[in-house]
Formats: sequence, structure tokens, C-alpha cells
Amino acid sequence: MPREVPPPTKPEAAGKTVFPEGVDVYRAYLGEEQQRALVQTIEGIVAVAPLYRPAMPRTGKLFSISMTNCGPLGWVSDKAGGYRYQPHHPITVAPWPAMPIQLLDLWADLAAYPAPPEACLINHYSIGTQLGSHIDADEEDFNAPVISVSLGDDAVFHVGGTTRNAPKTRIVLRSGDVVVLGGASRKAYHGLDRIHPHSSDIVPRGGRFNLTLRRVTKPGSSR
Ligand code: MD6
Ligand code: FE
Repeated sequence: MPREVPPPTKPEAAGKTVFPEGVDVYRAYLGEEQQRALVQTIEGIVAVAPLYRPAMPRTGKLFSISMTNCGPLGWVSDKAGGYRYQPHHPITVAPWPAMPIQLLDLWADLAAYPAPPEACLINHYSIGTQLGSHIDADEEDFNAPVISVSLGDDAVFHVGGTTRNAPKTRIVLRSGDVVVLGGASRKAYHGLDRIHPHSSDIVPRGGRFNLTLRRVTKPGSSR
């Protein structure tokens, strides 16, 4: 069914939570059919580039969530090498699958940036998993936003400021919501506290996918 693209959901207009400057939340940016189609696309990617649990730098402690990527580059982490981008899956060593057109289109609509995304980190949250407060800081160009797409179970997301102790705003992200972290919030701390189990049937395997689209290199730079 055709649908109109909603405008950014300005929380102050709804008399609700006010997000820090540079945080834009697009509620229900993807309709149900678009969500289901995107989940199918993601499952096709995961079939080729399996989800795995990366390890933290230095300690080697495993993330509770599992990850994979698509696009020319993918974000990885392990004990020895730390956080970085690389062009291949760390276990299969195959190049990451191509970035799907749905995600290239979404970036073109929302990023206000003159070059396409190079990496899409695919996070999968099963019951009881979370992602601690972090800054996305492994990219070369902080002029590009990071854009996230939520699919599946509802999740409690927090975003604060550029220091760890800045006050945090918490919101529930639902399937189809899109979050843009740009401008003054490009390097804001944020994380995912918990998911609400079985709150959506969009992801057949259960849980929640979060896709984050990133520009890694500066356009025109060779790497
Ligand atoms: C999540 N999101 O929603 C985790 N990063 O599961 C992120 O880490 C994130 O939502 C950069 C920009 C937007 C995000
Ligand atoms: Fe992040």
C-alpha cells in the first residue's frame, strides 16, 4: 500500500521528551511491509555473512549482542585489534555483502551528505542483551551522520552528551523507527538498555535488529 514519508518527529511538538540538538527521531519511518521486506533482505545478508559475537579490545570480553555488516566496509572488534573497519568478515574472511538499495535510498533521503554510506553494522539483540553507552568514533568523517533503523522488538535507547556523565534522555524505539545522530550529537554517548521481549513479530527469529549506516572515509580520499 502506498504511504507518505512522515516528517521528522519533533518531540517538543508532541509535548514529549526533548532530544539533544542533532538527534532526529523519525517514528514509523518504515511501514510494516517495508519493515518485513528489509528483514528479509537482512536475513539474506546474514545467511552469507553470519552473525557472530565480537570481543572487546584488551579484555576480550564478548559483546552480548551479535553482529555482522554489509557494504564495502564493516565495523569489527576483537581483543588484539580493537575497534576498526575492514572490508571482510572476520570469520569467513569473505568481502561483506553489498549494501541493499533500501538502505542506500534511506541514507539519500535523510543523511544530507554528498556521498553514500560505506558500512552498515547489523546488530542483533536477543532477550537479555544490551549495548553499553558508547560514541561512534571510528570513522574519519564526523560531518556525516550515523543513521539507525530499528526492526523487531521495542527497545529502550538512551542518548546523552559528549561526556559520559551528561544527562541522558531515554526513549522506546519501535520497529520502523529511524534515528539520526548528526551535528552536535554525532559524538554523543548513546546505548541500548534493553529490549522488550516478544513485543513485535517483524523479525521471525525473534529479538531486534538495529542497522547503523555509516560513512567511514572522507569522500574523495583514497583508502
Ligand atoms: C541500537 N544504536 O539502537 C544502538 N549509533 O541498538 C546505536 O548505537 C546508534 O541508534 C549511532 C547512531 C544511532 C544509533
Ligand atoms: Fe552507536
